[in-house]
Amino acid sequence: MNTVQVETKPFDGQKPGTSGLRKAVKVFQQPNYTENFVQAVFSAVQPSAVGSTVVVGGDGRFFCAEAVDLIIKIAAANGVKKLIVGHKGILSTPAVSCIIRKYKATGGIVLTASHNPGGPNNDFGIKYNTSNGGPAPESVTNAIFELTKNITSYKIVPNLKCSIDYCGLQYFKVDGREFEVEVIDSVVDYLQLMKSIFDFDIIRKLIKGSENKAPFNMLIDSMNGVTGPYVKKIFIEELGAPSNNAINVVPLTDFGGLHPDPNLTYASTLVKALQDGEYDLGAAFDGDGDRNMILGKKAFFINPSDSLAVLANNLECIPYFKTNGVKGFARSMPTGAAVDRVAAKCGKELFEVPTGWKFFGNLMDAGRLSLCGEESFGTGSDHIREKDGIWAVLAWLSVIANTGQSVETILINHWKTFGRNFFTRYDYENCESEPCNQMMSEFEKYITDPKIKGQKFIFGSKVYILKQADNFEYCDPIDKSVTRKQGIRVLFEDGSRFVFRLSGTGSSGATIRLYAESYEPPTSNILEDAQVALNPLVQIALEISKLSQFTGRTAPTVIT
Ligand code: VG1
Ligand code: CO
Repeated sequence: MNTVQVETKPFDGQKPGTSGLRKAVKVFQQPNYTENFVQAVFSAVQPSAVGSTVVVGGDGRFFCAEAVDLIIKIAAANGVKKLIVGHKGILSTPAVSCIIRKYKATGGIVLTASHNPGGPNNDFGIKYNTSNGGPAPESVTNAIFELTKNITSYKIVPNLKCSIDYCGLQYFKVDGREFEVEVIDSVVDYLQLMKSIFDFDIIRKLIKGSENKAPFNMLIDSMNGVTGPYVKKIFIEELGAPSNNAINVVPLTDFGGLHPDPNLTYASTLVKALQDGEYDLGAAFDGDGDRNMILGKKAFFINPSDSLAVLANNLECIPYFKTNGVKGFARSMPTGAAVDRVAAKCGKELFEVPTGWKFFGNLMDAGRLSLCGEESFGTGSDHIREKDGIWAVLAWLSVIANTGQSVETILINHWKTFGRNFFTRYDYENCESEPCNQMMSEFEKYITDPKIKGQKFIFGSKVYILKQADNFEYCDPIDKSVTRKQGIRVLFEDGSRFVFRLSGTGSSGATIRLYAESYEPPTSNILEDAQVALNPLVQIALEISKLSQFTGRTAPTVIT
């Protein structure tokens, strides 16, 4: 078989966002669109692409199969020595990270648009991960983008026929060179990693119950995304939960019409099922399996920022951390600062990074970070370099098994010790881009004007005094790279704050995110409804940003 060079022309807008290139399926289906981007990926990682091993897999959404086929043919043409491909193209994002690390691959290509809906009329995505198993840093994604702007041809082996329907090794001769494709079971390596991190026996006992303890009843919703096979294997087969404890466990190309984003709005089936009090814990994941939502009895909601803090405070319940010790903690800037209090108590370093998992990787590689999370339902540790939904549920089950307490009691006790960081996020999805950009730039000008420092903002009986406002900028402590304009922060004297940012994962239009946070000490009303507690702050944010005027929206699409 031989390589063919195909002429092509650049496409606009192939710039990877917060987490890879995400566009409508129809955009990827244009002749040469996907080919161009994949070629740019291999060109950007040259010369390491030649003779390299690359992992390929995705969440099984519509167009995954076609994309895997193209990647195999383009990889072969670009001198890649070996591809490790998930069975039928299925690998969760955390599994890709695990496999890159385990087999010391050069990198990996993840085919997913994560929490965006799938199907012929929805979204697809391609993301490149580097040899540490994490999303490529901006230096690499920028290089890929630059190459897409000037591409004139790509290399492909059009006659290469490779089946990914069965596991095993396949050898090919391409331009006289050996090219190898190994199709692997989607779950085995990941399961082995989880077994090395957690005490499965303790979790098994919790689920089974004993003479004086009722079985622990869970409901796990894979939302027809990639986690189905992992959930079945780990929670049902290995940990012994009854099979009706897991729902939507067959990955579907269109997620069965669901919006596979584990939050209170889109995971409403799970929320409703939990409300009647039959289950002790509910969990849902997104399309590619890196996000998680945890609910307690009667759908008691665990805010992701609190989830991170609770886990940080209970890491001794997990064998992995007992063995490896606990280095620092980290969160993305908009994430609630509950974990900061745990870090202060334990005397650990705490890092505040821009939104997106790629910013945690350097800290982990440098041995300074063990546990981190984002308010967007992302939790994870340095066991891999992606956030990890199933890992988060296993971590919670470990804490529950070791403390003997319910989800709700664990969280309420946490607030009673540390106080509570009230947190909420409002999303205004699919707005027109131009007015949003204008709103952001006018608001930045207004709020960062030195003259308004110290100004009072009043809503009802609440008074907030402006302490500082800026557009968040991050200097990576390890490689000193600087990332600018990561969200407009407005900080008040009493520690309350709100943040505005534009989403970087949408495939069209703009999504505005408003994050609000305030702190109450243990002695005050820690059980108040977060929406009530934060309403004054949210109203002030909406008023001074003129969000309604710019976007025409009077209510958010999703509230977390
Ligand atoms: C969102 C979240 C961010 C997360 C990113 C990728 O980005 O806010 O915290 O890291 O999605 O998650 P944005 O730019 O839309 O706010 V995933 O599960 O979509 O890979
Ligand atoms: Co995801």
